[in-house]
Order: sequence, then C-alpha cells, then structure tokens
Amino acid sequence: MTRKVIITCAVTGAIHTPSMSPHLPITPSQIADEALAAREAGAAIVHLHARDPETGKPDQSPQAYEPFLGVIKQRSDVVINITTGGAPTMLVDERLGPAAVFKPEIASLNMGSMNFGIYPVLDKLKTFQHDWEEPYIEGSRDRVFRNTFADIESILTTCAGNGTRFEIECYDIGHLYTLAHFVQRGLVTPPFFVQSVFGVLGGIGAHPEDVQHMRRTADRLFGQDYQWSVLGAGKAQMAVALQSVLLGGHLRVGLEDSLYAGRGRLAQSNAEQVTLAREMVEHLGFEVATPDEAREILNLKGGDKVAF
Ligand code: KMH
Ligand code: ZN
Repeated sequence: MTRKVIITCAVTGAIHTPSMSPHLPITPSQIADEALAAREAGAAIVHLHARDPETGKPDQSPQAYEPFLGVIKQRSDVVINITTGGAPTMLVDERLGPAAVFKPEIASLNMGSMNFGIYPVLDKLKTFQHDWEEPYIEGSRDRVFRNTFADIESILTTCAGNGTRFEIECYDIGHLYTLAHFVQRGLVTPPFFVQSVFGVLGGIGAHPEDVQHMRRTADRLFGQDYQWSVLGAGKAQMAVALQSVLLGGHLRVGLEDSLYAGRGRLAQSNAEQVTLAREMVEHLGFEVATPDEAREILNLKGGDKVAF
C-alpha cells in the first residue's frame, strides 16, 4: 500500500504580525475560510490560533476561538488541532483555556522552555499597522517561551482527561528526551505525534544533518511508537518538508510557519503552500492522508467527540 503522508496546515499562529503580510488570516471568517481551503488543497489537520479581529494580536480566550471552530467543523471533516502554545508572551493557564474548553482531537504541546527570537525581522520591517507589533517583535530579544516540566504536566493531564491527543512540538534534541521522560512516567501514550521544529532562532537549525539527527534520535528513543512530522520555519519550510517525506515522515506547512511560497514571494494563502506540499508528496510517489486516515494513523477520538 502507498504510504500516506499527513499534511498539517498551521493557519495563522502567533509569531507573524499583520504588517508582515496582507495574506495573514486575522478575523474568524478569514481563519475559517483559510482552514477550509487548506483542507480542500490536501491538509488533513489544521493547527489553529485565534487573533483579535481589530488588531490581529494573538488572543487565547475561548471566546476568540468559538466563532471559527463551529464553522470549520460544520463544513468539513478536517481534524482540528488547537494550540496550547498560544503566544510566547502568555503563561500556561491562559494558553490551556481553549483546548480545555473545546476538547479538540489534537492540542499542541511544547516540550521545553527556550528563546524564540523573531526580532531580526526588524532589520527589514519598518512600518507597522498596529501599536502592539513592534514591541511584541522587539520583546522576543529578552523573552523566554516558558514550558517547564510543571507546565507540560498541566497540559498533559488536563487534555488527556478529555481524550485530546497531542502534537508534541520538539524544537531541539533535548525536547525528545523530555518526551521520553513523560513516556516513562506513563503520561503520554503511543502513537506519539512528534512535530519536530527546525529553524527557529533559539532551537535546532534546519541543516539536513539537523533533520537526520532529530530523526535518528527519535527512532532510537521511540522506535515504532511514534509518528514523525516536521515543520521548517521561514525559508526552511519546503526543504525540511521534503526531507521528512524522504525519511518516512509527515509535514506541516502554513502561514504560521512561513509567509512565503517560493523565494521572496509572499504566499497568497495557506492553500497555496498546502498545494505545493501536496504536489511534492505526489511527485515523490506517495499519497496525502485524508482526515480519516490521519485519525487512524494517530489514533484520534473522532470529530464527533469534541466540545464545539
Ligand atoms: N509557531 C511554531 C513554531 C504552538 O502553537 O503550540 C510552534 C507552534 C507552537 O505551533
Ligand atoms: Zn502554533
């Protein structure tokens, strides 16, 4: 049987700001439309954050998610993944809110505290639509994205009680060992959906040797008990995705991770990146997974068991 590759699309995130691209989805209807188009283009999972519709600032209140979660669920079979990363400016209780309330099939889970630098973008970006953007970006010079053992445990125990499984975001080799620690304690059950993140300033790089080292280490620690996906930040996006497909893994694209579709060209939509990824997968002789195939591969509870 042809191997199925799961494409996740991270639709808007909390890293990019409105002044960086006019195509970044901001309002609930933009987020819903982009998620639905990403599904049509081949994504099996959408990874979602919410923003204030007026300013585009990341908003982790459950009320900010409600308007688009129901629309996406009614109009498609896509697997909905709600972030618990929120934004690096937020603490875990606030970040956990939407996943705790809406009990999605998947929630993200960040596996370590780290620097998360986006400030170099200020070398080029000089004009801003909203007051919050420049200090938010500049603030990343002196900010820790906090994910302590206690934070991780709090997310694990709250969500696991709801049957929510995890997109386990590992930005460095040490994060795989942190996952192994929680596996040993019985707080995470296989199949683990490991999302390796490459090219964030503060995490592992995006060199092919970094990708292979991550894969080899995960293989050694988790053997057959995990499904591997990757995301490359910024210009690393497609190169890292390609390597994952060649190494037997899945991939994530979307405007959360990169604003581009090709060198120096802003992506017009999330679906444009999903289409590029899908074509790459098919050219390599594989097929993209449907949402139901992704549910089976990742042992998800089903779209009818969420609380929205
Ligand atoms: N922005 C990505 C590099 C989360 O939402 O939990 C990581 C992310 C975090 O997706
Ligand atoms: Zn995210």
